[in-house]
Amino acid sequence: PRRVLSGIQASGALHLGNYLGALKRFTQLQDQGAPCFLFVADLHAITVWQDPALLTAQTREIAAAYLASGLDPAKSVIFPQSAVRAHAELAWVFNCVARLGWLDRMTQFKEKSGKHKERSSVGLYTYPVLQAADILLYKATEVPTGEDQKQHLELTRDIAAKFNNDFGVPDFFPLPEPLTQGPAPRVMSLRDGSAKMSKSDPSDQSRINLTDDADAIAGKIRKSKTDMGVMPEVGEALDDRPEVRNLISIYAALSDQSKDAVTAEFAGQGFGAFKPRLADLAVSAMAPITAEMRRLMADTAEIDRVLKDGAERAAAIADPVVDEVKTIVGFWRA
Ligand code: AQP
Repeated sequence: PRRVLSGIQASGALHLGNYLGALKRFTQLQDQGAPCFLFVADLHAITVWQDPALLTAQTREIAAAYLASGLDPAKSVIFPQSAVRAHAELAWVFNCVARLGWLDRMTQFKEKSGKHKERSSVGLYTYPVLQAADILLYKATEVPTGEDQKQHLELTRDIAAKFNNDFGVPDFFPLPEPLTQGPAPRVMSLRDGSAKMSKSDPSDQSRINLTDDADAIAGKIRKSKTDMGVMPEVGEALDDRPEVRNLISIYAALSDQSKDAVTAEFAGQGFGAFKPRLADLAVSAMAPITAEMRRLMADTAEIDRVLKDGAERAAAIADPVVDEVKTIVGFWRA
């Protein structure tokens, strides 16, 4: 049976990349009838320092973003990762299955640790191992993520295959498929078409935050980087115009059209004509989500109910799997 699983880190403000690459995609999958398990990745969040006074609120905020984007807790299971103990338990076993050489190749660790590798947490290094546990606990068949997570998904498949092989349990963990072809699998920075839009970019102008108001969104799009040309013709190669390609992709994803349709509509026009239309579109897509997030955050009782119920439903699936793993590994069982 189909089972979709994904998560978003509880590490602060969400942006348009998270919305188009993750939230909007999850909603589409739910609406196709796929059972979705969506968690708030608080265990992952603390791989870099999180102020304990803020972490709970950030967790609720991600839950609010799930709900505000159209995820329905009657259909999808929405829960905090740390509330289901099995995630941490299986991650430990997988730490002993994964090889150092595999993790040494992970580019996200290299990017996030930068020049300060010695001072990075050990958790940041083993982050993809925890991610493998998140996915395999639910024996997920599909994992929708942005393209930035593709390498981690391959590692998950390697861990599943090695576990099945080492312990002689063929097919115990199915090999999950990455789903990276969403409305916009890789939204780029508004300031640099070669960098992904990211919450850790020091420039706030580089991204549209889910909490930005209409003026902020319009301003950021107006000032977004383009080039000396005009809007391209259909079929024109955009490899050396990454910023223009990015804006067209965003427009297409927000309006549920193909990039060719958007290109045809604006071909030959100046950016002065295109940018205000993109700004209007972004504002009208984001405003209802932002408003609903604000409503949910004003009284957190509803969010807390959803998270508690989700944690119970998730544990009902995950706990028996981790129990089986303990037996397979040979741990003493009562
Ligand atoms: N620019 C993006 N385009 C498309 N999808 C994206 N995602 C992130 N950035 C883009 C997807 O959003 C989901 C949640 O990601 P996360 O919780 O792992 O956050 P992240 O990847 O850490 O987000 P950032 O902004 O990229 O944070 P930093 O700057 O810390 O690296 C995932 O499905 C991700 O693919």
